[in-house]
Formats: sequence, structure tokens, C-alpha cells
Amino acid sequence: MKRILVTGAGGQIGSWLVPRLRDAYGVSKVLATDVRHSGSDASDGPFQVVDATDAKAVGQAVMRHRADTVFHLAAILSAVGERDPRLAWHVNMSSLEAVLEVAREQKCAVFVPSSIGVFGSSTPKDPAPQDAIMRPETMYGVTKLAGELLCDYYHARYDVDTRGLRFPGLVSYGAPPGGGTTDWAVEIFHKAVRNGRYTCFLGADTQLDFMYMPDAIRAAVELMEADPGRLVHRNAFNVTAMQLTPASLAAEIRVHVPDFAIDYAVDPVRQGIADSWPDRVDDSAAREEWGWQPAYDAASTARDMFEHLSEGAVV
Ligand code: NAD
Ligand code: AKB
Repeated sequence: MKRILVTGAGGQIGSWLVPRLRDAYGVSKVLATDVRHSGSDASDGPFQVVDATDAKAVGQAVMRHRADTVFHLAAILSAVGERDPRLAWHVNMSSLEAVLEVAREQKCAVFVPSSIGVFGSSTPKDPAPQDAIMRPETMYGVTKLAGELLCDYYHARYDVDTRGLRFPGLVSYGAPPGGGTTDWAVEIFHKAVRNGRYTCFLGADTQLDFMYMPDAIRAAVELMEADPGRLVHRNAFNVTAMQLTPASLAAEIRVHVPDFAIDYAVDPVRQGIADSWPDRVDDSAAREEWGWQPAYDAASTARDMFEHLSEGAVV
């Protein structure tokens, strides 16, 4: 990786990934793109408005920047995708096809984040194996699974260096999450700081996998830098760091905000999505093939979140 283009750079992941890539590879080497402007993008380094579903625009941006690697983050997430499935299909599939075609023509490596959303109720729940029955029940999951297969196809057929991770829910401060089922695990911290209480849209004991954003960013970069000869499961690797329920994270939050209160107003759509996803994934393939190792557990995540939120990172 020497010259990098990031799509969907203004979102929850991109707002962390772009500064990390600029630190490692140089500010001018990383072109951030998004369909919309976000608060900080222009001042922090090169930024361009690019609709990732527009193959011509993606191709021109890659060519002008002379990118050798694309981190393709533009997507519609699970909860928004259930509200508008056709939008999710259009954005997630058209943008991926555009990026892969450009990568084939201009010989770029491509990172595409997949998700625990690729699994469905017929997948073993604890743990969901790396190679599992995959019958996702959301449009988001359908696009993510189709995306994994398309990335495998471009690697096998055209030798495009495609790599991906099945991210779990991601906890971070900074840019807010973009409309997923796991957003509660970010909202809860902000509400704890601001109001001392949170009303959760999932039930108290709904367990899912999570990861703190610094681990997620490190995982993406380590995977892209890994020896390709070792990668069997390119698209995409199960990765996880911790399993959380709303009740267990509330207990962690009470270490920092002793009077914190949580109540529940379950949203049947997002609860249905969460119930169709695994309680835990088996990430041993990532550990074996490129040395994946998380650094943050629930306690250290909560500690770091509160340190940064107390410095004014509440949105
Ligand atoms: P996000 O919703 O926060 O950000 C997505 C960004 O894509 C936004 O800035 C949006 O403006 C942009 N975008 C939307 N349509 C676009 C288009 N047509 N062209 C260009 N940009 C467009 O999402 P995120 O959390 O940063 O997720 C990034 C990727 O990681 C997605 O593929 C998502 O499925 C995946 N992922 C995220 C999580 C998570 O918990 N955040 C977990 C698993 C997988
Ligand atoms: C979502 O909830 O949609 C995302 C994801 C786990 O893919 N955070």
C-alpha cells in the first residue's frame, strides 16, 4: 500500500481509518472520498466528493490519485437497509461492482468490510464458524454475502487482491454510527455521559460480538499488509474482541457512572435482526492466517471511551 483511496470516508469507520492511514503512509497519499461532505474532511487532507455507485467517477478518482489500494467503506447499514431494502441493494452492490471493476482495470488491491450480518438464524449461534451455513435474513446481509462472493470471484477470475473482514458491532467516539443494529453500544456511552440513563432498542440479554474501533482499524491495516500466501479466507475473515449484551455493558458503564440507569423499549425490527445474528463468531482463521489478536476487552473499551468522552467527544 502506497497510495490509497477511501470511499465512504466520512462515516464511523472512515473517520478513524483515514487519519490512521495518513499517519502511516503520508497525508497526501490518502484521498478521502464520500458522497457528502463531513465536518473535518477538507482540513485534514485531500478530500473529494465521489458517489461510489458511479463507476466512471470512481475510476477517474483512482486514476488521478494514482491509487494502488482502495478501502471501500461506502454502504447502507442493516437498520436503514431494512427501512429501504432497494436503496441498500443499489448502494451496496453498485458501489462494490464499480470499485471491483476499477480495481481490475487499474490493478488496485481492495479492502471491503463485511459483517456478522452475513449470518442468519440457520447458522450455528455460538460460535458461528468461519465456514458456515449462510442464509442472511436482511437485505444488508444479502448484499454483504453477495459482496464476499463477488470479491472472491474477482480474485479467482482476475487476480484482484481483494481482502475483507466480517466486522462485528464497532464501538467508537467521534463520527456517530450510520444506522445499524449495533448502534446501541455507541449511543449508550453518549447518553451515560449526558443524561445518566439510556433507553435501549434491544432486549437486556441480546448478545452480539463487538470490537473497539482502534482494534478494528488495526485489523483492517494488518490484513491488507499480511502475506497473501498465508490467506486462505480472503473474503472474509470472522473477527471479534468481546461479546456484549445491553445489560453487561450497562454494568461496565456503572464502573464509571455509578448511578447509570438503563431501560428498554424494544424495536421489533432491530431485535429481529439481532436475533438472527450469532451470539459469538469463531475468529480462529484470522488468528492463524494473519495473526489477529484484539487488544481491547469490555473494561478497557469502556475506560477509553469515558476518557475521550470526558474530554468533549460527546456528540
Ligand atoms: P457509516 O454509515 O458510518 O458510513 C458510510 C459512509 O458511506 C457515509 O459517510 C456515507 O455518506 C457514505 N456513502 C453512502 N452512500 C454512498 C455513496 N453512494 N457513495 C459514496 N459514499 C457513500 O458506515 P460505517 O460504520 O463507517 O461502515 C463502513 C463499512 O463497514 C460498511 O461497509 C459497513 O457495512 C461495514 N461495517 C460496519 C460496522 C460498524 O459497526 N460500523 C460493522 C460491520 C461492517
Ligand atoms: C450494523 O449493525 O448494521 C453494523 C454491522 C454489525 O454490520 N454495525
